[in-house]
Amino acid sequence: STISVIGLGYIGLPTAAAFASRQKNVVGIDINQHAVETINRGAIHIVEPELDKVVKTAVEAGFLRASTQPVEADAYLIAVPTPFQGDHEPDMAFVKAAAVSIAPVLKKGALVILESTSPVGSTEQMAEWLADLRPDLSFPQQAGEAADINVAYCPERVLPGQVMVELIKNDRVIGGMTPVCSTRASELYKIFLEGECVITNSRTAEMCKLTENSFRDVNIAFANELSLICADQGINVWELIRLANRHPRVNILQPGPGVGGHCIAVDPWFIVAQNPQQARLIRTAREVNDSKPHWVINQVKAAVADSLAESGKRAGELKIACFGLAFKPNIDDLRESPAMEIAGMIANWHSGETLVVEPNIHQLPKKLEGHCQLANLDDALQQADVLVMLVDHNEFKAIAGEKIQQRWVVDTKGVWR
Ligand code: SAJ
Repeated sequence: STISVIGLGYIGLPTAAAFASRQKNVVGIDINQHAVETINRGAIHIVEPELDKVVKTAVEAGFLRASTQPVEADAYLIAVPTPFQGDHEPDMAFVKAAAVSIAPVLKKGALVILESTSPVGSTEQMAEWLADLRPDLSFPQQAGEAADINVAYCPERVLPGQVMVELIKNDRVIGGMTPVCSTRASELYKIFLEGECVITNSRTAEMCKLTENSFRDVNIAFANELSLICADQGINVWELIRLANRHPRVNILQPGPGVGGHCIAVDPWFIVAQNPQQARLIRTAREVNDSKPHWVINQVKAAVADSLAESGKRAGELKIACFGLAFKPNIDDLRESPAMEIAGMIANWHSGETLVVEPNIHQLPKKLEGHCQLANLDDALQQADVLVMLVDHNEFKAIAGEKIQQRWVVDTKGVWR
């Protein structure tokens, strides 16, 4: 039997590789020709620990191949991006394109699983698109348990950087359109899953994925709001949180420069878009986290003013060093990174030199090229008048206290205190 994974990105490729590593015949489909060629060579086009080895072994053993053309399969897993557009409205165009692409090759008895983070009702919508294109087949919305095609929503919940472990160990929510759909989807995931399959319906499963990331966003917003309040009150927010977390029922997350990545900063908007009246806290949390970079910039401006006043330098002579660009520690992923946004804003505003230290990359992203300079850690520490800590990479946490003394510091992660 054949499993086909549509979308070979951060979720689809690890999932395809996990099935293939259990000796299942897997065909991955992607519109990106470069990704397809790379995978067929046994290499990978994204960065994720351990993934390269698993893909290489699976491709060499003949269990995994990639293609730009849809194929006939017994099970389809759709793992394409669902970004937002305009005023934070979910954009389902890639899911629709995936459904349209598999419709012609869909055969009686196939299972179609949507994995992409999606608004409530998307799985039913996808089944409608398929039914419209294939009137010769029956779908769960009309035929229930007797349908020719089974359809389910099974969200991923893996943490970038630990995907190969979490993919296998985490419990999995399975939202079939009928109980038979759920059973079939569970059986499929059990091929590689060590965690449990927990069965529900598709709408609850869709909401569950959105809820998990909104929970984290709201809790980070709480920490970020505290950081603003504490700055005003002259209180060290990290000490405060450490102390409050000694309470047996309090567990506050960490403030930072803002919330990045392509999940936590996006998914809560899907709830807000569908429930604008009710989702007041969720919307506000998004706004609190999105506004944090602007607050950091004001802190930097104040530190620069203090540094100029103290040193008597002109603004053009002053050097600012930004520590970190990635969206979280110890990875090279710059997508939707608040640190990137802040470094860009500093460079645009500052008339002197802006240095950037990011040990996980070798070249500045296009957006920053010509505006900043990629510097090594020691040079930046020696040269800069103002230090801006943006990402708590291990390399930065290890910097000795005396190296940052007598400098103006804006520390968004509380590592240099
Ligand atoms: N962050 C803070 N303070 C914290 C924790 C995180 O500011 O205390 C920031 C990070 O620096 C980063 C952002 O939040 O900018 C998101 O990082 P993250 O590590 O919380 O999450 P992601 O985006 O890497 O992955 C999340 C995970 N969701 C949850 O933990 C609920 C992951 O399990 C999901 O699979 C993933 O989203 C996804 O694909 O939806």
